[in-house]
Amino acid sequence: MHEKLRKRITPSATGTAMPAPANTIDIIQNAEVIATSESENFPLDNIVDGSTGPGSSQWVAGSTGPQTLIFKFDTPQNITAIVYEIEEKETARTQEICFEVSTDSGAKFREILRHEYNFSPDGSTFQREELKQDLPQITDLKMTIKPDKGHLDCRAKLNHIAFQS
Ligand SMILES: [Ca+2]
Repeated sequence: MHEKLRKRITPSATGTAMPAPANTIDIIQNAEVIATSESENFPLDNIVDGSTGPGSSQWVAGSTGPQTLIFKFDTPQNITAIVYEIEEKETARTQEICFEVSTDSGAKFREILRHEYNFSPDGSTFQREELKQDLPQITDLKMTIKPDKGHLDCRAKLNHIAFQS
């Protein structure tokens, strides 16, 4: 006689809400975010929901190709660090990210850094960056995500972003 399998389903740990450092700028309270697209099940809200780390909630672009996110601050912010996380488990791609800032409400932008990262399903699937900066009186911060430098037909993703003052 066969006994019934005793089983229990325990989902693998997903992203957890981590308390943000005290000097983190509250994006929800202090900025408007303008994005070129979002997909229905992976909205922009997921980048500021406190869910971080591998398996955490993420924004996925509504279309393939380069996307731009602009953070328009209600009042100028002094930014000392930019933190972001991106997870890509399905596609091997070479991503390029460019950050630009404005101190005159977006009339002019200047590039502050450009970052390349290689995602591979068998290798790196999770990117976390903490970039120290010295950016006083920022009115707008623009992040341009090119999901693949080689023009592979894929979507930009972003799990988390934070700015520290
Ligand atoms: Ca998230």
